[in-house]
Amino acid sequence: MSTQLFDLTGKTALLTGATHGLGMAMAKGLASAGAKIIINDRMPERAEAALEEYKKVGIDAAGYVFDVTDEVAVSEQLDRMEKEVGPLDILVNNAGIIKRVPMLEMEVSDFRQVIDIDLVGPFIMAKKFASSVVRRKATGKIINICSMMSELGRNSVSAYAAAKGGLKMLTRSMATEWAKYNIQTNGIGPGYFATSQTEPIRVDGHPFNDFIVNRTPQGRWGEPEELQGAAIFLAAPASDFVNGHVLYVDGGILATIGKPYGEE
Ligand code: NAP
Ligand code: GCO
Repeated sequence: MSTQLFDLTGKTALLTGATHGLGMAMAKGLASAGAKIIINDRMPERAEAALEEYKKVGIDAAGYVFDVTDEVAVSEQLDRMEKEVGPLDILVNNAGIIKRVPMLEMEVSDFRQVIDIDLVGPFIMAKKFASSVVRRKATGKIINICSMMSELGRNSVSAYAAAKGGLKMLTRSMATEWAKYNIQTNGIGPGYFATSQTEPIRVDGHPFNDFIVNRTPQGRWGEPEELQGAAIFLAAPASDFVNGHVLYVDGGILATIGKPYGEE
């Protein structure tokens, strides 16, 4: 009984932006539970390179090139996937960017781009995915990748926090409107993880690196593979009655106000 609860055999999962980082780690996790993996990137060469990486670990993934903010391309490419690979069962809205600029210095165009990719993109993807699930009278799992910034602000990441805060509420809206179609929509809220996105603020000796290690009760950055359990759970039958929930995987950050520097 228990193994079936986390079994993804026969399921097809699309993870946006999963050519590296958290998306690739979650894709490998879903594959280990039996899912067929489809990834995307905006650049053909990056998608191709990623498929080679997946192949090295025995995952025969499929790759499609499109920008999650391009509604026409999303519609065309997801229709192609359905014909070439099969109907989608799981959507992980992982693609995202961040721009670390104080608001007084931030261009409106930069603010808009973050909102477009991190919030409008997941809407475009999920609407197309859900339309197919409803048409096929099938079932579906949507996992939106949120953030600590879905709950907390910090200097210089206003657009990202606005997008990720909105993504938390979009997750709840999708759960509200689509639960009746047997679609469960949830979020994963990673804490601070070691990827290329956080590289600029993670280098040894960088004040933010020391801040995060001190601010995280487990005293370290997360490793991308540590999101695999949450992704499998929210993609699997084990979460069939979980809807609108954001599962934070943050080493305890949201549990605490923090401790004075130097205190154990
Ligand atoms: P990353 O290394 O920067 O990867 C982001 C991925 O998204 C890249 O593959 C990127 O591909 C893709 N992407 C960006 N814009 C896209 C678009 N318009 N269309 C399609 N793909 C696009 O970031 P990460 O650290 O793995 O983070 C992945 C997700 O987790 C993001 O949503 C991020 O906000 C979130 N997150 C990260 C952390 C962390 O600590 N790392 C914590 C919480 C949440 P190209 O640029 O090559 O197109
Ligand atoms: C930052 C970081 C964070 C992480 C993540 C935390 O500059 O504060 O990039 O935003 O990416 O979102 O959960």
